[in-house]
Amino acid sequence: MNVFFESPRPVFISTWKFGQAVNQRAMRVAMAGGSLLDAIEQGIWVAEDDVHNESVGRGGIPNADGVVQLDACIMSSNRHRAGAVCAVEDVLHPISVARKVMEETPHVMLAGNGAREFALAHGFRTFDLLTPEQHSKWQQWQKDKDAGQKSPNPGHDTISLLGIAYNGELAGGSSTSGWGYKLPGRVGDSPIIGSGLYLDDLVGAAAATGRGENIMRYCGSFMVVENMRRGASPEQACIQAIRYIARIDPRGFDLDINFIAINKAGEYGAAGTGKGFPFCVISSQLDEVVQSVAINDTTTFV
Ligand code: SD4
Repeated sequence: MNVFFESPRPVFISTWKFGQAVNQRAMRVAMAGGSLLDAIEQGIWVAEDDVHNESVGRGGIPNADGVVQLDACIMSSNRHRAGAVCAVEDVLHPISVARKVMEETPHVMLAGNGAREFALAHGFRTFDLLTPEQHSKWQQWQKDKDAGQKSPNPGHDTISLLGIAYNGELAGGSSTSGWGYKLPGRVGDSPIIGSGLYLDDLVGAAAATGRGENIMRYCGSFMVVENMRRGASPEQACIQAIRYIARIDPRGFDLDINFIAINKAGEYGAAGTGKGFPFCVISSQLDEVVQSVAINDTTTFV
């Protein structure tokens, strides 16, 4: 478990190795006097902008029709506000559209063409998210499918970023292109408050990555926060959620689910099924990629 005796806030934690550059941007924004939401939003821009990141923003793997559809959400402990967009096309920064939904509408989530129209009406420009590389991979995938060949499972990851400010304020965001070659219109856990992201000002924040279908059926991030509310450390809260889900799910530890969490003291932790997963943390004291706890034992349950 990672414990800070003197909180080095602000602290940011994020999913996967590519989260390190995201954390660094978020920290720079915070240090320059930006708000916590600015830090979350602009941190996530780094992954959305990265053309080599196949699971977020531009360069993301398209759906079965060859169209990139993005999911994102953002949440703040300041008045428990949230905004989200799902299956949105043609926008480079869905995290920013999600923030606009939160700040400029009475709604929480906009979907599909409605989300796209909202973005365009709020000054976002259309952007071609499908790179030539992803287009040719998709064409090959289609050919293989038509020939009855099983293609290797395409990748899918999410940037989820959680942060705590000097004053204890919490915020988080998630952004993903989701499951590669998904059915058009498929939405994963990432933009769904309580599934891919959740926070509670009295407790802490949690976020998920992995097979969304196995996270959203359990309101995974909400479960992690509730575990912390009952006294678990962030790491234990992630472990308990995975073990609970694995115990009642027929897929057991093959669920491909992973969580990160942070509490109000700035303590953080993570856990994942299988071999676990890398996550990143940055504070005034460190800037690291850490391997999460791996949960794959079939014998012990919490
Ligand atoms: C989804 N949870 O759309 C996302 C993808 C992901 O690691 O995070 N994969 O299901």
